[in-house]
Amino acid sequence: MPDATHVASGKVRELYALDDDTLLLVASDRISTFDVVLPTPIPDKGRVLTGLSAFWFARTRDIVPNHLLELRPDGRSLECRKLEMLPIECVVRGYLAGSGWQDYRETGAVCGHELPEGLRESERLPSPIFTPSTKAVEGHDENIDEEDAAALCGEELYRAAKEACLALYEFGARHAEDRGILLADTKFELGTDRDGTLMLGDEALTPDSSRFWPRDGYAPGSAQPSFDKQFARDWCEETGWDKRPPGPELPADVVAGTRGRYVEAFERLTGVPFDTYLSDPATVLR
Ligand code: Q0Z
Repeated sequence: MPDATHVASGKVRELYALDDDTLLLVASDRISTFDVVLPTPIPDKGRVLTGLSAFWFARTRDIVPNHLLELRPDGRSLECRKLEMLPIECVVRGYLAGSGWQDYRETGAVCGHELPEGLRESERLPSPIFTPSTKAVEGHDENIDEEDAAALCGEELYRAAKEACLALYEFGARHAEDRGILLADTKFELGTDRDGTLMLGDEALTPDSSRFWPRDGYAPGSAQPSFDKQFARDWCEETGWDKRPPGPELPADVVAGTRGRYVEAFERLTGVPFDTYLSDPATVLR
């Protein structure tokens, strides 16, 4: 294998090129809250996210093929096929949260989907909606309507992407809900391979690309706690931090509590004990 060439950094992940057609996606243990990366890592967080992504890729290949080529033995790195990515973020929402809730409150609609009146924050939608957004280089993605998204992707690819994403969401939300986790919304990134085949790329159905809520205690009418990050968020709020970088260092008990929640999400969703994953990552693929 030739050396990996670093090609991009995300807030908590790194991307390398292995050859002309192959990328290496490496998930770090960094955590971001309120859009700021904290100075304290959460041990194994990158492994939790990579293992979950690989688990979903293995189980959704029949819905839409994906870029996964190999899960590396370190448990945090995925070798993947290089795709030509669509110029939109493919968001699916089953519940009203974040920018979906904001847009609904202001206009009664989200990305052109007119919704019933009187919905509350975090309420389950009558049926999941596809709410594409632009890819902002810096700052926040902007929700766009179907017509604009289709113009950016081309009509045919747009329709196929929307259909695939709704099916992926339905699969993931059903699987998660049966295991005590609500999948409020999630962001997919799709692309095409050299043959023009539509494929799922990036990470999928992880806590960093989705809102995971505990099913127990779910109560629409206000914001819901995050299944994974709530410990860290609550602690950050309590310090009185102004949410501008740099973020505060997390104390050991907050790190341990947060790690425990990530591991719990992993174990509930995959059915694989996390120790088993650490000794043999490929377990999640079988
Ligand atoms: C993903 C990202 C970063 C991690 C590009 N299979 C693919 N083909 C082409 N491009 C990508 C992928 Cl996954 C791709 N990203 C997002 C950036 C670290 C992920 F710096 N960017």
